[in-house]
Amino acid sequence: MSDCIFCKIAKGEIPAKKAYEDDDVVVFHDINPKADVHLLLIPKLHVESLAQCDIRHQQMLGKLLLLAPVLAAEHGLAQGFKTAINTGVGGGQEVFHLHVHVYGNR
Ligand code: D5M
Repeated sequence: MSDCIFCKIAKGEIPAKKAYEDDDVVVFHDINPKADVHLLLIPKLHVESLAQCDIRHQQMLGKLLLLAPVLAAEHGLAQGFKTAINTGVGGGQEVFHLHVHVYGNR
């Protein structure tokens, strides 16, 4: 989607502090961190939120969730971390491109 800020980050059109990237996924540091480490894991594919996902997104969702502990460990969150997927206005979602928050203190 052309006016989606996370699509622009995924395409490298606007800067972000990227922590990981592959063909399907980009991980970058949240601009307003809630903790020492606060990462956002996004699919490159534009999907508005978890509520728009269906069986076609199963592999992508699994990949995002399985990356969470890997990235958390790489960023020193040895004692554990929090995850959040805010969904919809009522769920506190502000950026309407699916993302997984992974955050915690070292
Ligand atoms: O959270 C959206 C999150 O996205 C919020 O924690 C700020 C973060 N954000 C917004 N713009 C940027 C840019 N440009 N870089 C990095 N992080 C960003 P939500 O779950 O939608 O409430």
